[in-house]
Amino acid sequence: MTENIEHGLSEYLRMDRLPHIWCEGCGLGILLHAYVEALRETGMNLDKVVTVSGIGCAGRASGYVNTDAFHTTHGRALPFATGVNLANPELKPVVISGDGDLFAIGGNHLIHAARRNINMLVICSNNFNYGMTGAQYGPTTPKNMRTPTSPFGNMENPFNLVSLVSAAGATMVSRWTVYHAFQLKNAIKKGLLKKGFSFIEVISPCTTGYGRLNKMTPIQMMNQLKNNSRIAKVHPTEAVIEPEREILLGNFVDERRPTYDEVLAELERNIDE
Ligand SMILES: Cc1ncc(C[n+]2csc(CCOP(=O)(O)OP(=O)(O)O)c2C)c(N)n1
Ligand code: SF4
Ligand SMILES: [Mg+2]
Repeated sequence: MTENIEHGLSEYLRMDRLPHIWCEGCGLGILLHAYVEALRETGMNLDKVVTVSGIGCAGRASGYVNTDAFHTTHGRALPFATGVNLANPELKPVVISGDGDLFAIGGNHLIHAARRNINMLVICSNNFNYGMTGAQYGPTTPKNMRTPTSPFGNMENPFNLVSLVSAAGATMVSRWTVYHAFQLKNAIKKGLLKKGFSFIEVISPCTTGYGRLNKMTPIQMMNQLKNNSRIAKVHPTEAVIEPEREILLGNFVDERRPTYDEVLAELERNIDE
């Protein structure tokens, strides 16, 4: 007789939505696990957390978490998350979305949310491509990598996400990989408790599209994250991602500045006096 064993994190997951849609070997399951584990370990009141996603494989995460959630249109997670926080500053929006969603179609929203220091945590799954639509190249694809839209190798320069977001004004900036699940969970815990615009880049293998086209097996992709990365205390501008170069990881920025909702509340108090 098979026993009905309850999932250890079922309180934090929408069990009726599982199994998830992600491919075997995809890093997104580890990312989601790190997030719900961080929710559990911080003891966050789930009624005060709103998970927001755009469109893409990473964007499916919001549907699996047992918080209030918005699965928004492509690139528009940050305007929704900003609205959530301004309508009720007690709510903590957590955006989980892809590199394409956040830095291509949604890139403008991202730099302005960071500039305004909106109190939210953004977790970006960087798999270096548009996974859901067939692995096309995007603004994070490293030079020379092959995709269906760069069959001879990508000729464009990618963004350095941690540098871009730091320059735009983010008050917490980190980069980890799904191999570094423990450090990733700790960074998410920190971001959940942090007041200010916080950003975590999570390097995550897209095995089906990007990996297959660049002749890497899922195991090779995970080994690459393990063997080709180093925790470093460097300025974010130095943490460039290039083929044949180590991926630099760590917590790059941790500052405290007044958030948008704090400045707004102060302004309202001054007007009332
Ligand atoms: C306005 C609009 N343009 C294009 C698309 C098609 N589209 C869906 S997901 C996606 C890219 C997703 O890439 P990314 O954010 O990196 O997520 P991933 O699938 O890699 O996790 C695109 C272009 C769309 N849904 N809406
Ligand atoms: S296409 Fe890539 S990113 Fe999407 S679920 Fe599959 S492996 Fe993951
Ligand atoms: Mg992507």
